[in-house]
Amino acid sequence: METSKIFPSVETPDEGHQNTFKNCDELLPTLPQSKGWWVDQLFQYQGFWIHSLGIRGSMLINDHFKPRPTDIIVATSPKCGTTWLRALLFSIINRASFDFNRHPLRKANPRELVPFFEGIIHKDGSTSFVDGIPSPRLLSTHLPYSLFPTRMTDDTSACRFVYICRDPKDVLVSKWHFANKLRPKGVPPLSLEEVFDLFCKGVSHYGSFWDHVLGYWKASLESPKKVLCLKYEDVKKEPLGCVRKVANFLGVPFTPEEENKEIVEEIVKLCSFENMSNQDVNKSDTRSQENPISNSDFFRKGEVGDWANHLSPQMSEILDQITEQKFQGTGFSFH
Ligand code: PAP
Repeated sequence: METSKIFPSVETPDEGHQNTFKNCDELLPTLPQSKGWWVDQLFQYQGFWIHSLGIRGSMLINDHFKPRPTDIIVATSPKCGTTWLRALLFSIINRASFDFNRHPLRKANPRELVPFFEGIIHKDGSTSFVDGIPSPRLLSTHLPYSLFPTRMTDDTSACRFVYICRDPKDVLVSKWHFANKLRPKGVPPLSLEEVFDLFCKGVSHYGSFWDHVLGYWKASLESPKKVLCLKYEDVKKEPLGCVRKVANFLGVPFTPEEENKEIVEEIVKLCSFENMSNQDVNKSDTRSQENPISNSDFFRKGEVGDWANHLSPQMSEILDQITEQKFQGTGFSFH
């Protein structure tokens, strides 16, 4: 399968979408606002700080998205391993379709292969694009679990969510670097102290990191067949086991034949930071007027524990305290 065949062409916008756009435009000025890290404003929407396009995307999903039982949603709070998980899921699901030496991930960034749900739901003002993606659809989101419609989250719906989270100390450092890359020219960089303060208060894209994790974690306990939670650190430590776990969860376990052919190993190698960050498509600066984010911006260090090179002992202690307090009694921890 070629990349061009994965995405269909877009049809005419429909009226229903215009109503949702209007409702969103009317809602935004009524919401609490705060400054963003790289966009101008964040709005507090249903308990989470989100930028206007994310809110509109969420409203469009709620109003118009037609889920299929085969849908797979790659869910993350930003900077927790979205690029990696997109690549892993794409290669797990499509493993029979491609030769690993001429794989689409060698020519395209995972963002092109697993589209951004709340972004493309309103591509040209209609759902025809997302409706036209062949099953099983793989879509990536940063939206908190509670913002999805019940027709996607209740037990009668078969669509599945694979979530990945990461030690918030590394998330903060990764997000800080990313934000400073994206800030428009002439706008001074954000200091670490500034972003630390915002992050601790939950004023960060897609809201409080801890509440985001808890939403998906609780859903995974209540509906283990619907939501799978992974940790970046675990995938780093045991990538083979994690890839098998994801395949089992998605109902496409590796066969003995595939194990003999070392397909799991191939997937892990293909999606590794070392391999992906060295592909031309991910090394080049793909920034443009319309898209200020370059593929290369998604590959920095790809390590566990880089926070120790940036955060003061006091900052790390405060983040650990918040983490402990927020996750106390939930069964979730990063240890
Ligand atoms: P997003 O949520 O904005 O899409 P996301 O891909 O989650 O971004 O975050 C990028 C982080 O994942 C970077 O982490 P760092 O800043 O600590 O280095 C990036 O390096 C890391 N990353 C990207 N691809 C991989 C990969 N294949 N394996 C491991 N880490 C990766």
